[in-house]
Amino acid sequence: MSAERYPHLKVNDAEVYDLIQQQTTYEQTTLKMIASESYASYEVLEACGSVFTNKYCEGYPGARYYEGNEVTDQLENLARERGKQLFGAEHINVQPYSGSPANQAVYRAILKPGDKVMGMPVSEGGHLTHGWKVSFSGMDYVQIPYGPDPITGKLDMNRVREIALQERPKMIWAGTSAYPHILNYSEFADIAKEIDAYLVADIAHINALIIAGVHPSPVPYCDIVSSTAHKMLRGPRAGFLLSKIEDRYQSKYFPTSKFNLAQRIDRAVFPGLQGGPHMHIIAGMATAFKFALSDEFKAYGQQIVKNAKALAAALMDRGYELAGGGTDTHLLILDFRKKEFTGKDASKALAKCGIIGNFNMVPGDTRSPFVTSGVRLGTPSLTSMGMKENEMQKVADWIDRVCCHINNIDEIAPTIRQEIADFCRQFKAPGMSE
Ligand code: DSN
Repeated sequence: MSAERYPHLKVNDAEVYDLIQQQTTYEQTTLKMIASESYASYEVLEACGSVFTNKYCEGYPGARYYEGNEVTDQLENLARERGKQLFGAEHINVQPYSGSPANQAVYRAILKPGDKVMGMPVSEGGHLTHGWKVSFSGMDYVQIPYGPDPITGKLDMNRVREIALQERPKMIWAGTSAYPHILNYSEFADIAKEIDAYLVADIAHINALIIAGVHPSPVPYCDIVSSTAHKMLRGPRAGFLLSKIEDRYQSKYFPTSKFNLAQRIDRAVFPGLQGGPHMHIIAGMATAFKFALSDEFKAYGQQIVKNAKALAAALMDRGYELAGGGTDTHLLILDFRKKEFTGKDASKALAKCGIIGNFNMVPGDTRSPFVTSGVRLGTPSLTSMGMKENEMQKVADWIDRVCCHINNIDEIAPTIRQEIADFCRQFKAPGMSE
């Protein structure tokens, strides 16, 4: 792209223009390894910057509370049809503003405050909205925790079943933010069925791996599947909910309701939690879904895992320990429990050198969540840039050099930072130009 990309901002708001330039340079010259990030395409960025930002359209296609929605109805229906096709779902709601609001709608659609919810605590690799105590989900509902075995770092489904039978939660989350292995949705479904619990998958982190066929789809097994459209899906910052239409527990939990599961989800999103949907973002989601239906996207999803496995192997060859012993997914968690430095020390040192990850608890961590013993690193962004297994060797070398020099990082950081910037400039990420 050679023409000036932000001509009006450049002339009329130099401050915002300058910050966009700075962020662009940062995204082009660092190894973005936050597991939940990738790069939105030009198409997504253009759709999100379109005139659809101007329109109010509370309601759903064909049933809006404002006039003038003939075009937005078509857009929302397009996004819905593409999303249902992508995941083979009976129903989709594309209006949640992001993943946390989507999950909030799940609670509103099937639970009452005080109900028990089984989910992974954040400290074990779960998400805030899966019942963590500082989130609405842990304040208004009762979290029944389950998590990976502290020795193996893997989920023991027998243990999950024992907890479920003992506590009998009304809903079980199958979803993670920092767990490097494949979830067995079929086993989760058997457990949920034994106790008449709703099963909800949160696939925000791994949706592209499901689309690519590297991970199994939870859609056949779950009542509801929640996701974001950004992260590895490379769409806009938004959420969506897939679900069955009928509620298999309607007569047990909602005997007097005239609404089925899909209708209760829609009502929970609007008017329950949100007002007007963000149609410019739904435009971005529609075009992201179109690309996600392509063979190119499937190859990208497969390469994400190949890269993560190559990086994990390269780091283990260099003597590093990984939580869960490796990865079958898009992320790995360096386990520094035996080191004198913390996860926070390491993630700060890596960032100084241009490797951007985040400090993270590891199973059995004895350090506080404010420093942790782990660093979570993901490969979606590097894969979006076009990197493959060979490049993961170089990335492992840089990570190793940083970790070996944590105590004198300021001396070597400028050199590594420059090497990484030069390296990144050899690749072209989606949506990136000055
Ligand atoms: N904040 C995201 C993550 O990094 O895992 C989840 O929402």
